Amino acid sequence: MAGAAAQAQGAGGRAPAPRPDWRGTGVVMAILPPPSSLHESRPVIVIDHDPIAGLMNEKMSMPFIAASLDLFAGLKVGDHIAFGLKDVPGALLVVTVERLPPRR
Ligand SMILES: [Cu+2]
Repeated sequence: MAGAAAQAQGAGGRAPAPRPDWRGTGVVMAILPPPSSLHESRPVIVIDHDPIAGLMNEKMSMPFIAASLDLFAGLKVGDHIAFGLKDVPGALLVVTVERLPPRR
């Protein structure tokens, strides 16, 4: 009965997330499990993100590949999030997602 959630379990309960290279905040615009129109095999999340100092200095809505489908658990369109990005060859990968209080 070991599923993806069980595989992610480490000795401390949760597998440690990779350390992000960048951190941002924004609002979830779309959650696209694979396969989607944006990627055949990887989960994609579209975030209307705030400026990320030193990386993208403008607020914009854009898709990111997510490191794991587990990051989408409990997440829905419209959620205000903080997220971590890892610079990998050819992509900026979302490696952490944390829900924040709703924006007013
Ligand atoms: Cu951007």
